[in-house]
This record gives sequence, C-alpha cells and structure tokens, in this order.
Amino acid sequence: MNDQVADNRLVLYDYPISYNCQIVRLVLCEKGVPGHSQKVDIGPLMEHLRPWFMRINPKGVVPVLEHNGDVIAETEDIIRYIDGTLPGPSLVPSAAEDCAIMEEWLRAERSFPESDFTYGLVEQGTGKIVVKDMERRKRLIHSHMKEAPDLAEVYQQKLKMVIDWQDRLRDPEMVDRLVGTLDEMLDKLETHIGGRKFIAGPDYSLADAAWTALLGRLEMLGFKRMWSFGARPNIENYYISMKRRPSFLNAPVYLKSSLWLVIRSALIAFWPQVSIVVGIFIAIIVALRLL
Ligand SMILES: N[C@@H](CCC(=O)N[C@@H](CS)C(=O)NCC(=O)O)C(=O)O
Repeated sequence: MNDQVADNRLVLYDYPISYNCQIVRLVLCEKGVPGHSQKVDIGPLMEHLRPWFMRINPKGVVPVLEHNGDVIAETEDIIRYIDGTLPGPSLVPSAAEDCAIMEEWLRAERSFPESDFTYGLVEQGTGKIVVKDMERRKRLIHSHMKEAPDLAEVYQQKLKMVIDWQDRLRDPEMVDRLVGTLDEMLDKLETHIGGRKFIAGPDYSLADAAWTALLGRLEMLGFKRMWSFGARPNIENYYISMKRRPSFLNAPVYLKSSLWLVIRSALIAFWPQVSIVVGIFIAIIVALRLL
C-alpha cells in the first residue's frame, strides 16, 4: 500500500512487519485501493497498548481499518469488508464451488497460530527476550490502566490475553508441534496447488493473499526449506508466481525482520535509559580529555 496516497476515508492502523497487516495490505494492493497507513508500533514501543489505540480496538492488536467512520478489526473481517465494499476486482470467486475452496483454505490459514509460532521461535533463538517482552507488556498494561481508569475492563481482558499467550509460550513442545502442523498443511497445499495458478478458481482470491503472507512469514523465519530445492515443487512454483505479482512488492511482504525498525522503536521506548548511558559515556570522554 502506498502510504503517500493520503485518502482520509480509508486508514489502516498498520505495522510494517506485522503478519496480519501484510495480508490486509496485499488485499488492498490487489484491489488497487489507495489508503493511508497509520503506523502503530507493536515493537518495543508498544503503542498498541496505549489508551488512544485501545479505544479504537479494545483487543489492542493491529490491523484495524477505518473507513468512512466504520471501524473494522480482525483481519478476516477486514479483508472481506475491503473486498465487498471497495472498488477493484472481486477477490471472492463467483462460482460456488470455487468459493467453497477459497473458504476452506482461508480457514486453514486462519487456524494457524502464527504469533505463537513466531514468538516461540524468537524465544528459542534468543533466550529471555520474549519473557522480558511479556513482562513489560504486563507492566505497561497496569500503568495505562491507571492513566485511563475508564478502560479498566478492556485492559483486564488484554492482561488475560497476554497471560494466556505467555502460558502457551512456556510449553517447550509448542514450536515442534506447530512445525508438524505446518508439514501437514503444506502437504495438502502441495497436492492441491499442482496444475493450478491460484488456490481457488481462475483468479487471485483472498486465500492467495493469506497463503502468500504465510509462505512469506515462513521464509522470514528460515523455513523456506519446507518447499524449496524440490521439497514441495508445486508450492515453490506457486510462491514464485505470487512473489512476481506487483502486490508482493508494493504491500510490501517482508522476508527479513527489519532490524532498523526494532532498534528505532527500542531507542524511543527506552530513551531515558539510553540518554543516561550516552550521558555517562560523554562524561567519561570529557573527563579523560581533561586529565
Ligand atoms: N485475531 C487478530 C489477531 C491480530 C494480531 O495478532 N495482530 C498482531 C500483529 S500480526 C498484534 O497486533 N500483536 C500485538 C500484541 O498482540 O500485543 C486478527 O486476525 O486480526
């Protein structure tokens, strides 16, 4: 989505590397709908937990779409809304049989707990970063709750979501189990996509946007081997053709985590600590020069 094209009627509360935001952006690009992307930093800055955003989406997650005063949350509801309401090619097949296929594949992608998988992998790779991240979320929720007592109930719900998420991430088998689930899902896709250009019917559909984002996320997480080098050649061909579509580049779908995005967010989030460290560093340099 071109965030330079400001159209006041369509605002996507968005974060560049968010998986679900990428699905919405792919759909907007395929429809050819210009909109304005308003960044909500879900990185270390955690803007999505701030009262102004919790008032827009009490679940405290992106994406959220605002269109002509309507506020739509939940990725699946957003993409169906965009397809049904906005101009551009229809991304739901017209034939009932193809439509049923699209629904089945969209359901399969939606049932995969992408955030558990991503955070579980990050935790395996980094040790304690996710644990600290979850503890910080809880602290921020408590402090925002004091700032905005009218949102106490909303924040209590969010706190419960974070605690449940943390419990799921504590399960040491979770990531392995999800790799097994992915294996089964990709086996099915490999059989289904052979000889087809798109997942459902003769044209690009909402299922293609969802699966393109899932394959992109798997590539980002280092799981491209699940289909590349002949492992699942039909998926490989399908993914290559999805990557060649302008929407892939324009959305854009991220294939690498943006280190700069995370560093920038961390610098802003932790600026008091950062400025103390920089201050001490400057004081040491000055003292050394004076000696
Ligand atoms: N059920 C929601 C899930 C959205 C979601 O998990 N969004 C992630 C980014 S992809 C998020 O905002 N995470 C921040 C958090 O949970 O604290 C949907 O389908 O839109």
